[in-house]
Amino acid sequence: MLSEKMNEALNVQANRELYSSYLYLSMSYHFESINMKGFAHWMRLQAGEELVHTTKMLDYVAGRGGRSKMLAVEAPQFTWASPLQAFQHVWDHERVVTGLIQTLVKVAEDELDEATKEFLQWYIKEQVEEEESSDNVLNKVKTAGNDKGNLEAADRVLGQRSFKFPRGFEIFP
Ligand code: OFO
Repeated sequence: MLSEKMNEALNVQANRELYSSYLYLSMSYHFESINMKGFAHWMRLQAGEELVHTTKMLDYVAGRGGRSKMLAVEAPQFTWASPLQAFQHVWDHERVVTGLIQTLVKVAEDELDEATKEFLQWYIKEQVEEEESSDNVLNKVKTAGNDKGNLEAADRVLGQRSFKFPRGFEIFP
């Protein structure tokens, strides 16, 4: 059984994961609107991953006898001045999320909740991957600079990203 404090902290983090999904979806439609379909595709899959992070956390709360609560989701930024600004935003955002997960682990430690601490290891590993992939993508966009042809090439590369929803989390077919 989760403590009340742990339950609430997990619900708040699930809300931040959902916000991440909302943010990346906003970026996806932003790129769609400026006809950068590859970047839009990359962001859309990123939004999908964040939905998995959200549901996985809410499922855990429910499975431990807690109560999963849907909190209001903040409206994300709507537009970005350049692809570089958007991908820099992704990288900065992922580092913030890593900090939030680390704080959550501390709450689990304070609550003497070993099971939640172990559960959060999945998110710790996931953040290592997310930081690495957003750093790679940011470097690609940085290298492309302001050159239209280079940006179109980067757009094509990112358009090849694939992502398969894990079993049980197939939100999109
Ligand atoms: Fe949920 O990992 Fe990104 O934010």
